[in-house]
Amino acid sequence: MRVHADPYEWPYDGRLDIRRTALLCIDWQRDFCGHGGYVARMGYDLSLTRSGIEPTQRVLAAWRTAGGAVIHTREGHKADLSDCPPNKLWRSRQIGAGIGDDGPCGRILVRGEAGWEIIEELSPWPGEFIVDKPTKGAFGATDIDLVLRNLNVTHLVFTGITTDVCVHTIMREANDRGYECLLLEDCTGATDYGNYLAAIKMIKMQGGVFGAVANSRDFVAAISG
Ligand code: C5J
Repeated sequence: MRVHADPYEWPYDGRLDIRRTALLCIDWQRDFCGHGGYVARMGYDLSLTRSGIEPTQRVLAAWRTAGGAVIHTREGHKADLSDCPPNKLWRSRQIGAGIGDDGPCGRILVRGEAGWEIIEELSPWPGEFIVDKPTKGAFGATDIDLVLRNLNVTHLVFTGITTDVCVHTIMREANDRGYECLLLEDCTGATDYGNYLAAIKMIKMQGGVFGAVANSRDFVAAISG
């Protein structure tokens, strides 16, 4: 089975092998798509980061039925902020959503707080992997590469938020390490719609410089067919 995708039918190497593929659910946290969280506090329109929730629920259901591996990531910092670079902290304060400050969902982007939790709609199931990262990327300061290699995973399917920040960073990191990547375009969103479109376009340039892009309908059809 292959997924109808752009700029090439995915994956490049023939057929989708569910045993060698993981579904990534990136930062589906209240801080990025919930009321009172970090993104809301910065004043962005939450409908943009929430638009991918329903399609991702459908993908997760189909992927779990197929028996594929699921990896969730969460962006967040230690309570003492010792893992938060001073410039990241400064910038967040500049925009009125200081990391570690109190908000309606607890301390912003701090591990263990309500805002840092993954939203209920996309809650991890027992046995699924959760990778905690203090960074936008996931490969620099976590064991995700080791986990994927131990699972014999060579192919990654991306969902999550935000398209232009954490999703793009992780896709670039994974692509550089040789993982074959697919982004589901309706299972992701950015705080700025123009950035969302640009991020999708960038993946597809140069023959698929970071991988390929598909929609959730075609992906679910491929794994259910
Ligand atoms: C951001 C993320 N946008 N998960 N984080 O700060 O994309």
